[in-house]
Formats: sequence, C-alpha cells, structure tokens
Amino acid sequence: MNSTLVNATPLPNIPWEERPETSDRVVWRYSQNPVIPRDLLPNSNSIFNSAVVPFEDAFAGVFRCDDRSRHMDLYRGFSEDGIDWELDPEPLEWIAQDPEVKGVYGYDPRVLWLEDRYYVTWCNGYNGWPTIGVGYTEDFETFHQLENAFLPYNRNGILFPRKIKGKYAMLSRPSDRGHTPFGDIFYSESPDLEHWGVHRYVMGPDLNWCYTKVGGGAVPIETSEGWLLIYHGVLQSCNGFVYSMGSALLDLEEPWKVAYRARPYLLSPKTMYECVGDVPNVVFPCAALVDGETGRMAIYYGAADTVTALAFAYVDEVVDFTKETAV
Ligand code: BMA
Repeated sequence: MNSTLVNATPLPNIPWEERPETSDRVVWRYSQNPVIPRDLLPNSNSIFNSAVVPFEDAFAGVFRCDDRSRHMDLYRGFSEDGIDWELDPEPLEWIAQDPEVKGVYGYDPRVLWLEDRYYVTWCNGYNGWPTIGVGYTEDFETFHQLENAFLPYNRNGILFPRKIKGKYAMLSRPSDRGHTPFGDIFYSESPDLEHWGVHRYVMGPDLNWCYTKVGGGAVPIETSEGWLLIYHGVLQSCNGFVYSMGSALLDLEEPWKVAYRARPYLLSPKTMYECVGDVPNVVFPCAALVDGETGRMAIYYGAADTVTALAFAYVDEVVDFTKETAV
C-alpha cells in the first residue's frame, strides 16, 4: 500500500511489469521496449518525447512525431492498455484564440488533467523561435490554443496539476535558439494561464551527470514529502550530449525550494534503443502515470530522439531514494 501519494486517484489499469529479479534499481525498463516504434505512422521518421494521461477508462496522449521531411509536430493517440498505441496520422489542428500564436513547429508535449480539462504544454515554434505553447482539450478531438506562456526562448514547460496558493504554476527552462548549452529550471505563476510572472529559480545543472543543463520532465507528482519531479539532465562528453533522468522533491507550497535532490541519476542511456538512434544517448522523460492505490508509476520517455519507451517504479521508492541520496 502506498503511503506518500497525495490527491492521487486509483489507476488499476496502469501499464505494469514487476522489477526483474536481476535489478536492484528504483526505476526499471519495460522488457518489451520500445512501446512506440519510429515508423508507427506511415510518414514518421521518429516518435519520441511524448506524453500520456488516463482517458475514459483507457489512455490518450499527445505525441511528438518528426515526419520524413523532418517537420516536428504534435499528434494525438489512444491506447487501451498504455502499451499498444494507435496514433492519428494527421497532426493536431489547434484552434487558436489568436492565430498569431500558432507555431511553425511543435515538439516535446506534456499533458495533464487540471481542474476540468486536459491541458497540453509544448515547445511551440512561435515565429520559428522555441517558446512554451499552452492549450487544452476536453475530448482529444478539439484542441484549443491559448497564449504562449513566455517570451522565446524557452522549453520544457510543465504545469502543476493543481493551483498553488491560488495560482496556476509552471516550471520552464529558458534557453536559446539552438541546442542550448545551458539551462536551469524556473518556476512561474499565473492567475489565468495567460499572464505569467513571479519567476523563481528552482535548480540548475550542478550534478556530475547533468552539469550542462536540466529541464523538467513529467508533471510533478504530489506526495507528503513534496512535489516529486522527474526531470532530465545533460552532461557534455567528448562525443556530445548525454541525457539522463533524475528526481527531486520540491516544497509543496513554495515549489521553487528544492527539499531533496538525488545525487545519482534514476536512468541513463544504456540499452541499444537509448544509445543508438537519430540522437544517441538520450533518455527524455515527458510523462508519468501513477496508480493512487499501489503507488505504481509508469514513466514514458523518449529514447535516442527516435522511439518512445516505458519504465516502471514505485513512487515511495523514488521518494525514499531521492531523500536517501540527496545532495
Ligand atoms: C533537446 C530537445 C529535445 C531532444 C534533446 C536531445 O534540445 O530538442 O527534443 O530530445 O535535445 O536531442
């Protein structure tokens, strides 16, 4: 029985596979990875860095697909079990309250249930510059786009699943136009999901496995020990960037205050599908399903910028690990 989760609903059909006996890690990979192959769609080059949520007794998601002209866009998908996915071959059509905010590309979506609808945040190519797009859907049929949250350049916009002190809350990672050799996570709040301010510093790239840049990963998970943040961090080797997955616990009421941050990574590129692909050595988490009954957690992550993979954990074990190995 789970002990630390707060406000979590049961999700008995969460995809799940027990930790293999050969593993002593708090996060372990699904044995049948990847769950989404690069060529699932007729025109896809790669499908990765994607986000899923429980939807009508099953699952829905927003997926990053780069097509064979290497155009990056968002696609919707549905699954009965969270493992076998059917994706709509047409990219999302955003209905924008102001068409000027529509991006010329979109990538790295996050999705969550917040109050009364599903919100999507993503890297929106506003005028060709990366910034945080915000939109919502009630049914995964019609998608409405709101104002961009921030000025370019920014990526990895992650909404919190409830208001904090009466305000909507978002993590983001200011960046540059290119592949951003720097990056710290910031916190911002908004009364209306349109005007964002009160920006606060959360954390930076200061561990060995992520001394180049960090960015939020999955939507924060509320626990009695703080918001559990699964994030990505990057080191620069002589052969390029290496993207790994880490964990931190943020203060519940002032989430820019880091209560604990695990010194080791949770998962780092190791398998063939993480080490070989369009961009080698990338593990990039974008979503985590949680079962409020058992504390089981299913983490969806992009692997090598090519496919989508799944890893499992128990929330309590990740919380303990984060505290026990804290910096
Ligand atoms: C980042 C983003 C991610 C990508 C990662 C590794 O800058 O573009 O979408 O997974 O690089 O290439």
